[in-house]
This record gives sequence, structure tokens and C-alpha cells, in this order.
Amino acid sequence: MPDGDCVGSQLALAHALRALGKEVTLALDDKIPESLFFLDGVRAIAPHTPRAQDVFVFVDGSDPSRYGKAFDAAAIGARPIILIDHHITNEPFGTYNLVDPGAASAAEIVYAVVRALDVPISPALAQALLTGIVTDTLGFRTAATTPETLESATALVRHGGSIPEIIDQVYNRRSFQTLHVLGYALAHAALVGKIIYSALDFQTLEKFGANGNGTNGIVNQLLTVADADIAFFLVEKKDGRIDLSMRARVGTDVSGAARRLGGGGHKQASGATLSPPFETAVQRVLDAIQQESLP
Ligand SMILES: [Mn+2]
Repeated sequence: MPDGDCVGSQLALAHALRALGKEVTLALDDKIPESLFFLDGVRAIAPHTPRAQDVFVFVDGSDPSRYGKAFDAAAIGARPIILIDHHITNEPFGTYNLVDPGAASAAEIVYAVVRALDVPISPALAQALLTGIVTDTLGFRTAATTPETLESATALVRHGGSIPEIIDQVYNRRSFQTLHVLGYALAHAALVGKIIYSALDFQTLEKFGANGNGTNGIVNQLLTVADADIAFFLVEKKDGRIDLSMRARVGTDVSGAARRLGGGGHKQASGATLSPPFETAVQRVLDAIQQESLP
């Protein structure tokens, strides 16, 4: 489930490396949300297993399983892996690991790399990085947003990045089907103690004619309820597996619950992929939160 930080960071790194005359292949195993199609070069990213590369760079995913078929240990062999990430649950699986859980986005770390490479920062590169920063901080609204985050964003705007374009493309252009799915999810939300949740089975998703990408922001909407400290949202995929997204208010931590369920992430935003059946998924998540995230 690639997001704006994942896609923006890898595009920006590609722009920088190409400016140095390097050949770059961009791989992503999952569909890219249409809301990110405005980024320059995004259509060259494809779900393939890169072969015969000199160096493999993995960005914005905390463990090899997050990369699907794009992480192929046999294809990589003994060649170097560079890992650039900001997840607190990170397993440093690279030969070189540039991991900073204090960074609000992987894009901020990539921006430091780009500056160190001393390449010209084109508007396209700036917009890719700014998209990572703006989306991972939900528009500079998360607790992870630091003065450094804002300074990076300021510099990227000076290099030609546009925050209004990102907000318009990513947040204000959803499909009519997506709006209906949001309506369904909100209408079927349940509040249990301090936990609010909703779930969407594949049949319902198909009935609305929406693809899985339209459910990205729903979990954030759930956590707007004052009585809730934790929100989670479940979506059943076509193959029966279930995507879990979790959010927590500051002072609460969902990364342990995500890890317990085979996933990972940040204190305030984590996720996992659950195995079937869908019917028991809500209870499995509630149990994990009870064991890991509540006092
Ligand atoms: Mn990220």
C-alpha cells in the first residue's frame, strides 16, 4: 500500500541519482494511488523484480516483507543494500542503514541525502520530497512534525515545490465511489471504550465499485471522535487477506500492537496485513491493542 512518502521519496532519489548520471530502475509491488499520478516520473514505477543492479536502495519500509516481490533475496545476492527509513519498528536489514525514527517522513532523510550528493534540486525533485513530508505529517499536523520538518518544507517550496498542489491532488480529488465508501465506514463505526473502529469486507467494497486505494484516509477520520484514543480500520482484499491501519493519539502507542499482529510502523500510525478469516479480524486487533497499547 504505497503512500505519498514512499512514492515521493523514491522518485526524488531517482531524480537525484539520474542527475549524477546513474541508471535507476524504480520498483513497487503494489498499485500506486491515482492521487499521486501528478508527480513527475511516477508512471515509470512498475511492479517488477529488479535484476542485475549494482546497488539496491529500499525506502520507507521497515522490513523486507513490506516490499513484496521488489525485495528478492536471490536477485540481490551479495550486492549492497541501502536502507533509508524512519519507522520505529525498523529491522536494519541493509548493508548500510540510514534509519532515523525521529524523522517525520522518509522524505526528510532523502532530502539530507540529496543535499549531501550536491545535485541541483529541480522543481520535480522538490515536489516529490514535499509530497512525502506533507502526506506523512497529514499537512504538518502530526506530533512527529519538528522544526527540521518545517525547515525542509520551506526549502523545498523555495526550490519550486507547491503545498497547495499537493493538498488539492492528494486530499481534494477523491472519486464519488470513495466518498460512498467513507460514508459506509463512518456509518458502521463502533466505539468500544477508547477504541473506535470500522471494517469493510471485499464484497461491500466491490458493491461500491471502489478499489482498495480509496480507503486510505478513513482511519484518520475515525480518530476525530473525542472519546477515542485509538482508531483502527480493516479492509478485506480480493485474496482474503486483510489490511489493517491503526492510529493513536499522542500518549498512546499502536506500534506494539501492530508488531504483535505481524506488522509495524510508528507510535501514532501503524499497520499490518492479517490472514483470514475476516470475521475474527476485529477481535484479533482488539486483543492485540488490549495487550500492547492500553495501560
Ligand atoms: Mn513514511
